[in-house]
Amino acid sequence: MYMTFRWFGSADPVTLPYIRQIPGVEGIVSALHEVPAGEPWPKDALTRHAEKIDAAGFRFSVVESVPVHEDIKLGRPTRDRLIDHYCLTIRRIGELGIPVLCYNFMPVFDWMRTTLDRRLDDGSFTLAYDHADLGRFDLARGLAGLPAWASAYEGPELAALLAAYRDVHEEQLWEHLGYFLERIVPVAAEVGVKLAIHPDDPPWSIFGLPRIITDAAALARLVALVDHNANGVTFCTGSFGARVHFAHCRNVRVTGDRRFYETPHPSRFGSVDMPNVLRALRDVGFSGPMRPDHGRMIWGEAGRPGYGLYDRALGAMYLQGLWEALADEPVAPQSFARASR
Ligand SMILES: [Mn+2]
Repeated sequence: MYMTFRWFGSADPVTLPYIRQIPGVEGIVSALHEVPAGEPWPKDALTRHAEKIDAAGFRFSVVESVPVHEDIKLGRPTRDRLIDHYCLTIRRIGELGIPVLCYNFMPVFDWMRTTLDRRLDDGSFTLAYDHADLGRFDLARGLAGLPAWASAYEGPELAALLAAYRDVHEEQLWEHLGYFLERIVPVAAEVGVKLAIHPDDPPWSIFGLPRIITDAAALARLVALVDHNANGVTFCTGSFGARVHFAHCRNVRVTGDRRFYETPHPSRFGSVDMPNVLRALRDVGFSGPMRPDHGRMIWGEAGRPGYGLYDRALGAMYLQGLWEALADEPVAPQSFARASR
């Protein structure tokens, strides 16, 4: 494992020189957020982005994410041209020597919370989700007030997409994902890029839209769709270790059915057993990039929800502490089986 940190580019208030001062961070996770889904990423812009990261003393470890155009997920006839564009972007990522591409296959919305600023008892602010609260949002009236990540679609376009997905059920979404992977995995393999799908977040249907990358069985099905090492996953708590190409470590406290809020990274604050997560990764020989996932807003910091500097820096240190302690701990004989289950 080596530690990485997400950086949103020149507009990010968390700058590369700040990230440089977090001990042990070696790599940057980033993307060209200004390129619309479906367009190939311009070679010049990607090269300049990579040069900035390099000049700051980091490796460009992961592209997160290259968004997948909705027509690909919907299986529309236009998808072939859009998949060609995606392949071109993969080739450019490979040419720059960036080893991992993280993407997701969630219809319409990326990650979603129902609150972006829940106040915790210690005075910090965090992201939270309560399925019962989704009903408060009327998508027919647009996305006003909806704290979705990357709420890219507005008004009529959103309504048309939601209507189109009414005919796409889970099995069809799987077929469309398979069609996509059959075309992109050979290209990724050829240019040395490892594909790492991000699980759906939250891992259940929202607003009646299908979501399929929701549990361990789904990840097993995913890697079997195209059985090549280039076809892998982002993090999965030790399952299918050989195909984990990228790890996001985050803690949440589950407070009920489809209700949770995000907590500080150490295990005792949430519902995730972080030492065992890292032990499972260590036991399968994980040597790829890891990043602290979302952090709370602490010490008065204001900025991009989930992506402030301070709490993610604390997370990076906690995770490296656990990893360092694991280095001296023998690998238990049965642990590979446990981690691979
Ligand atoms: Mn994540």
